[in-house]
Amino acid sequence: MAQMDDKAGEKTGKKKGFFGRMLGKDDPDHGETATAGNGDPASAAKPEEPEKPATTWLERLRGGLSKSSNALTSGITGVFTKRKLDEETLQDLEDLLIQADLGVATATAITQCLARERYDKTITGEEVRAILAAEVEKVLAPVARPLTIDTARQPFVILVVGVNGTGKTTTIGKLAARFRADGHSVMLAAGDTFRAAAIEQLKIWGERTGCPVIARDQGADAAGLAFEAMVEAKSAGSDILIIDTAGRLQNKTELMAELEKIIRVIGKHDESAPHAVLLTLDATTGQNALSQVDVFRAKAGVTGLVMTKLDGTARGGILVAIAERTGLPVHFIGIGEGVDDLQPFAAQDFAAAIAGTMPETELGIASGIASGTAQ
Ligand SMILES: Nc1nc2c(ncn2[C@@H]2O[C@H](COP(=O)(O)OP(=O)(O)OP(=O)(O)O)[C@@H](O)[C@H]2O)c(=O)[nH]1
Ligand SMILES: [Mg+2]
Repeated sequence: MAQMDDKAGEKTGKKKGFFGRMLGKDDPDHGETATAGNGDPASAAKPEEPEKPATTWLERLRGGLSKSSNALTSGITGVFTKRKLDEETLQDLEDLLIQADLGVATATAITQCLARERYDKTITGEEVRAILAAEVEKVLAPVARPLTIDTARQPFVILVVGVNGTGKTTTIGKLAARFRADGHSVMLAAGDTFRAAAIEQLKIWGERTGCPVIARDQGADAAGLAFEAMVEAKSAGSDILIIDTAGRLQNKTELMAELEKIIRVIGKHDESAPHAVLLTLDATTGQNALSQVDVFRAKAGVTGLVMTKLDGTARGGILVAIAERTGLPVHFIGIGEGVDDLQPFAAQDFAAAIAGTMPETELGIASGIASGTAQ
């Protein structure tokens, strides 16, 4: 039997202990507490975090991407020690960009742009970074697309898939907070029935964000749970149903087949569902992310990407290679474990942060989630 778990409090002590262990921190709430003012329903029940300095998203994005950005900018400074742009410098720059995971096509485009405009002329590292930012933005702009919630679908079903530990469950919690803040009613489904801890983890997010969680016992059939969640969300009149899934490596055929089954079963209840299939990608994995996109796209019909853990890597450039190669929408990026560390993906901000330049305007954040009825 499925259970609806929307009550906060009862098992809080036990659950906090789990979160503490999961995050490897003594303070069970560390990193998970919503900051005030972001509209997150969890924030109401949480004390303020006075020690956390008030920073804009852009500042935090720069901070999060600093490892990727530093690797690139110090490399560029090292390459551009000469006064004039010559063959050797261009080759060194191309190698550097490829090593930063930006992808061969983008690396070539940047060096060609430089060769065309500045060959045999003097150029500074700063000018190179400006060209880098402009070229990266060109690649990213077409994929920086918001996740559109079609309000004609009730519930609008979002399936979250990905390799183990890429940030699926955390992203679901962060998204739930966002959708709730936007006034949507949200139900969560603990479709990772492999591990008891995974079910518990989603329930905690449910409590924090005020969303009911449909769960079964460990070992239950995930497709059956997904179907039951569809029924529950329909009868509860939820606007959005987000279904968690167990992590799986893209080369495990039987696990990918299980994912296909989950999707088939969801479609039996509503043939238009799932309405969005989000693939979470861990930025720290580098090039393997490309193969994850290919396989999950083929097997699970991925409609959009969320790149997590950009704060923990010098390899954030992989997002550029993925954009360039797959053209799939990138809806959100994650730069931390906290509920407000997931933000809509904005090409100009990301390009400026990774190239270490200032964007022309210190942009506000794009709203990121659009609501409306699809044509
Ligand atoms: N630094 C950082 N950590 C993150 C981010 N997103 C998720 N994490 C952490 O990554 C770890 C794994 O996240 P989960 O959400 O459990 O990942 P998952 O994909 O659900 O994992 P499985 O269910 O085991 O496949 C947790 O410790 C998260 O707090 C992020 O953007 N930055
Ligand atoms: Mg999980």
